[in-house]
Amino acid sequence: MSLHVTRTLPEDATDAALRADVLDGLSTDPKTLPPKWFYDARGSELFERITELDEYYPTRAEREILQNRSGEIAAASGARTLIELGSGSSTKTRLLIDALTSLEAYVPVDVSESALVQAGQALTGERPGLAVHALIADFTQPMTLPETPGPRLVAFLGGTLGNLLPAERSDFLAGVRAMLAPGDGLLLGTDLVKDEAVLVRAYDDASGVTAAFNKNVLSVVDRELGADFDPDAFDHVARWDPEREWIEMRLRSRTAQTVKIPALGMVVDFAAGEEMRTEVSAKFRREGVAAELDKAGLELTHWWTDSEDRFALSLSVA
Ligand code: AVJ
Repeated sequence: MSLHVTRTLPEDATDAALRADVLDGLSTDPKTLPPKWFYDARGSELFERITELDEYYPTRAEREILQNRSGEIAAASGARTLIELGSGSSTKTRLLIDALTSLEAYVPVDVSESALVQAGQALTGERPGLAVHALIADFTQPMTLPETPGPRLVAFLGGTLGNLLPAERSDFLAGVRAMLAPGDGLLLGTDLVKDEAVLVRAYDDASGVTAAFNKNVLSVVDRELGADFDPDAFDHVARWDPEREWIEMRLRSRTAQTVKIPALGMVVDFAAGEEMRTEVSAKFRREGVAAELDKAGLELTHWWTDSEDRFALSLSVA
């Protein structure tokens, strides 16, 4: 196996993007912060703990599908190149890589260099002949892919599509379509609409791990931008929006308070009880997924769910 790492993001891109997002998000009413800023080292660790909680079913449900169906997925795609967007620690992807017997190249794409190197090294020795081209890139932005053999399969797992707002989602899917040639495929993980109580529990667990994960975004802004958010001055909120069929995570200010963000020259007031949105996690139905794919020029060909119909993996072709 050979491992190449390509950085397409400038070293300071993350910092510039965080500044822009905090400036925008805290100047609007209602206030928002995008979920991508949860994932510093502590946030990534908290997310790993979330995936092990009894209440948080999506990771286990998706793994069950991959365990049972990766043979079918591999046969349907026949991919020689696998591109994984937002690959993170890539643990579930191993099931897919092991099944893709004709695979020649694996292209994990993530903003986290450490996650990419770890994922690349985990494959060392196990698949001689597999070329790993890790890309340090923001998967919501256009990127230049290495020249690798087709057919290509793009994998976007974990239900992360649900973190994008509807307009961002259609831009993202159009961008994926633009990476594909006719016959190439997209393997997409989507969490499904289900009983409200089950959904709310998954985002508001009894042991408070998700609450700590949510509040961690404030610690990130404190550390990176010198802000003085007190995470304990906010309460974790998880709400189901039945019209838009998404879970919203928010942070509710316990009291009237003022927060300083020196790096932005900003002073932000919160009213007592004011809620700031930190994440949208949309839940899907088959017809909706098919329609969004179709609009992007992708045709849904396969739909696999876990034994309890909680989560779906879909395969679509360009
Ligand atoms: C990693 C985006 C799939 O939306 O379920 C977990 C993140 N947020 N608990 C999700 C998350 C709160 C997760 N994704």
